[in-house]
Amino acid sequence: MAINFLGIEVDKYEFRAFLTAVVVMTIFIFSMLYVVGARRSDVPQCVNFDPSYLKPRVEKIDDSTYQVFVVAQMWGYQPSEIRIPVGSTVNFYVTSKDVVHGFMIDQKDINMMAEYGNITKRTVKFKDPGVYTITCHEYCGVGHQNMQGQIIVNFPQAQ
Ligand SMILES: [Cu+2]
Repeated sequence: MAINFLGIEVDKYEFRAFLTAVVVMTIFIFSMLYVVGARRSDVPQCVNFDPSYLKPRVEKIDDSTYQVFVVAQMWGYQPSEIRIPVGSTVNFYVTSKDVVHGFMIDQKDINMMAEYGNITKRTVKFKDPGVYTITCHEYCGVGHQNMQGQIIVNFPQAQ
């Protein structure tokens, strides 16, 4: 059976499939707007490459804001241990010295790629004290399974 839709003859089941697709896409778009707007979730940003990002370091901007420049390489992270006080907001700038690595922080929704020639930025707030493990989740060679780092939030004592 055909339905006349905007002057076009459309099969009843085709029209239902079309309507379902429109409804699902509308739900997707509104849920993305909700996550970005209401939940203030940030998405990874690409920053223009500059060789200064290849110098691993932790920089204090103010009492609760830090910048961490992470360099991933076979098979570890530099700095391998990051110490920050509880309640800090940290801007991570992640890059790689060699192959593609991953940068995933346990208990946080952080899942970034570390690629040579690219800088990926994410901002994370650490409200709870503890030890957060950084894991490489991109297979990067024979030492991949041992590639880890740590973020120590006020434990045992942040400097
Ligand atoms: Cu790896």
